[in-house]
Amino acid sequence: MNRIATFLALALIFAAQSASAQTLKTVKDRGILNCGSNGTLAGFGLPDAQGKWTGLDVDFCRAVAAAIFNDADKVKFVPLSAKDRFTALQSGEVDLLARNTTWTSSRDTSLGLNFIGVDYYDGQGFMVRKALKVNSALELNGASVCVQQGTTTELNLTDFFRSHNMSVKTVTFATANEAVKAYDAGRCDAYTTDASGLYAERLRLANSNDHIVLPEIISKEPLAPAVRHGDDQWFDIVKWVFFAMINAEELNLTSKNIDEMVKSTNPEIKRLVGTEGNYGEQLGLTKDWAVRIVKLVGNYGEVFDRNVGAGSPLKIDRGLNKLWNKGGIQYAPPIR
Ligand SMILES: N[C@@H](CCC(=O)N[C@@H](CS)C(=O)NCC(=O)O)C(=O)O
Repeated sequence: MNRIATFLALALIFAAQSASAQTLKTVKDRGILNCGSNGTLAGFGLPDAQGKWTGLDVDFCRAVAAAIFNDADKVKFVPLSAKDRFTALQSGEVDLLARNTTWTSSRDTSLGLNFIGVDYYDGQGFMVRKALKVNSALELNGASVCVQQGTTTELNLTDFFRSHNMSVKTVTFATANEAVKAYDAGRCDAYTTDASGLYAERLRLANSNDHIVLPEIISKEPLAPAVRHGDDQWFDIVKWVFFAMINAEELNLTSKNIDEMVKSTNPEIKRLVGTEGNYGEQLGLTKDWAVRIVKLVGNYGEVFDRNVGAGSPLKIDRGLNKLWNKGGIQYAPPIR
């Protein structure tokens, strides 16, 4: 009796696992990765007039496609609002959500998501008109603040004012576009969102030089791509694509030098590029999975630089997003 019960239990676990462990197969059969993206945020996810998408999150989706298909263009970007992004992932409309999304405990648990790692350490800030003559967020008592619904931003805003015994008039909007337009039209004293978003949105204002970003960062916003609960293999793949990009930067592997670096005798590089071990196969991918990522998309530093850093219009300092051995906190577990 006992043996039958054990057998049935194991069969059930196996059946559950194989039913959910389908994402890689689904993506391969479909021939394209469906990636939930931001469709309006410069630096993270934005199509141009020709329909060519750019952004840090967008490039991460491309890296996953590169690892699977050896083609970084095998991605369909699905633009998602702040409010709809989680249902799109839960329902299977997208295989992966990479849309400047803060990793929080409730999203990780009750929304059924698995966050794969922090691709941008951010924090919430405020922007005001210089004419307001305010130098600190602590001088915003009684201010009206434009903010977007369906974000972590709303709660942080009320927390900040409450904890400093200040009053605030929040004016909420469904999209960043509407919130920024309203702020630019003078409907609010301040606009608040993730600091990276402030840099991006400032470029869209009528006179960006008339505005300043205040020095206070009032929250932790670890932005992280996410997959659905229930498919460990897929979770592992997406997680290790990200770790490969960080490790590649640490080992000085770039899209420019990768063809040379595959000949390296350094054991750590050999494991990453697949000339030693079978780490790619262990993920359900090929030996050269990481070479594909670096060659077709780049390492983490290259992707940061061209989308949000010095090589981009946003010109955001690497700050916390520097590697751990360069004064930041970006750190990936080893491939071995
Ligand atoms: N990181 C925060 C905020 C994410 C968010 O949606 N930010 C806004 C402002 S930067 C945005 O991307 N809006 C784009 C849009 O509505 O099109 C979260 O995960 O809730």
